[in-house]
Amino acid sequence: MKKKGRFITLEGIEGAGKTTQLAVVRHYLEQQGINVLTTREPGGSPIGERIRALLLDPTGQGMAATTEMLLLFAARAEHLLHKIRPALEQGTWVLCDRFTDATYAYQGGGRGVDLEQIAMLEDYVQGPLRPDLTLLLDLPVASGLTRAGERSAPDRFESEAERFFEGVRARYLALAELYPQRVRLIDAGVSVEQVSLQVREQIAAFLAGGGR
Ligand code: T5A
Repeated sequence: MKKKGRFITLEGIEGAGKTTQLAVVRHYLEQQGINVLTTREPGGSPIGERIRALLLDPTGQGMAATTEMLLLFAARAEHLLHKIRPALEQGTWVLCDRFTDATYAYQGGGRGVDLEQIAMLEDYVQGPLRPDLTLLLDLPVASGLTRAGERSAPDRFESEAERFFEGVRARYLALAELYPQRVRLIDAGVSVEQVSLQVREQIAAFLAGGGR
């Protein structure tokens, strides 16, 4: 694949504000004259959205961790084939609400799936494709769950205990330490305006650093 666009992802626990900040990033990039496609995982393609419904269905409690992980990568394969790769090849920038870091965090950090198994599937499904920049919106678990709870009824993941999300958050923070160039940490425990300011700063630094 000849990749001309850039691939930016937003990550964080439930209620971190990814959806809110995705609009901020999109607006900022469009102001610079960049063509942007926004999308999300799980989902982003017709079959991927059907898999998403299965994954989030609160009646699906007890799904095996392996099933969950394979469904996530199956949805990702569809997403890459039908949406992400074609856009990047055309020079469109792809802005994605969650990607494979979420699998490391939720399935690895939350469910305890072996990280090497995740890495194996990552290579198999994505080849060498990785995000160019990841904004990790970090905040205490209790605050994120409160925000998510005020917004809508809990889905299958949001029904997990707080301990699960502590594992998710810890794995996200470990990824930020492992890949400090790519994964940029944002303090998401402050007001929307303050988070947006940090997000715009990171995008500006990415563009200035040759991201374009
Ligand atoms: N999943 C996903 C995996 O387990 N493995 C994977 O590989 C992948 C890709 C997807 C679920 O799938 C799991 C993780 C998830 O559980 P989702 O809908 O994409 O679900 O993710 P959620 O985290 O559930 O999305 P949320 O909408 O809950 O969180 P957001 O997008 O981070 O937050 P947002 O912007 O919608 O904001 C939530 C609420 O908080 C307010 C907003 O107005 C909104 O009401 N808010 C703030 N309030 C105060 N201060 C701020 N700074 C605020 N920012 C936002």
